[in-house]
Amino acid sequence: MPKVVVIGGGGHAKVAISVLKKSGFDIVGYTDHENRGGVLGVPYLGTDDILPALRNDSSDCGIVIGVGKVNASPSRSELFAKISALGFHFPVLVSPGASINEDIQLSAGTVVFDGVVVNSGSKAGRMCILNTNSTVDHDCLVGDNVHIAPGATLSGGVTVGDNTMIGTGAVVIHSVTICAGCLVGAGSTVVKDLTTPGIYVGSPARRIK
Ligand code: JB3
Repeated sequence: MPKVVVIGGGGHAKVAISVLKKSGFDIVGYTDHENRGGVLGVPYLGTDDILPALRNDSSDCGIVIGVGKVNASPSRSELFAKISALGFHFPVLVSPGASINEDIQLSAGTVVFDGVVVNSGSKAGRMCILNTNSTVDHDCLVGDNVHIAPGATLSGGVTVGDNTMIGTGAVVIHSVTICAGCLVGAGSTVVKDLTTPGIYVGSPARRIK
């Protein structure tokens, strides 16, 4: 069984832990700024300060970043860079309950939760969260550290830039490009390119900040 440590012990980590268990990983424990006790039976190991020693003792151990995000911040990518520099690898985690079709590329640290559909010809970069029941339809190009929230839909040929978040249940119509650093609010509908970083809400989605 491949060994992993989960970073963070909050809500996102819980979902990742359940998917890791279903996917046959051996979860050594989790790190957090604070001891949250056992999380779904996974023990607390300490803060991220334990990672260098862990890397020395267990060079085959992978990392799953269980710290999520609900904004367009690059902080998860910064965490990825910091932990990568210690020499850890970041497995791609795909729930057995997701449907991944042909000619798909998913990069290091990306997690794909239950009920997700990724259709043929799509690519997602590093550290993406394809959250529960979201859809990435054919030929989409998703950057690094993008969160597609539960139930959100990217139609065919959509491009999403780094660090962007597509909110719960939002819809992006076919062939639209959304630049890096956008937050698309829950339930919004994006019908044209978003070319300026910011917060977009409504149907059709308009920039509010
Ligand atoms: O929208 C959905 C379905 N999920 C959200 C997810 C994507 O993002 C969820 O609702 C949350 O809003 C958010 O989940 P997350 O990040 O798990 O949030 P929270 O429950 O607040 O837990 C974050 C945990 O990570 C806290 O216990 C923090 O102390 C810990 N943490 C933050 N930064 C860290 C670090 N832990 C470590 N080891 N290292 C860090 O740098």
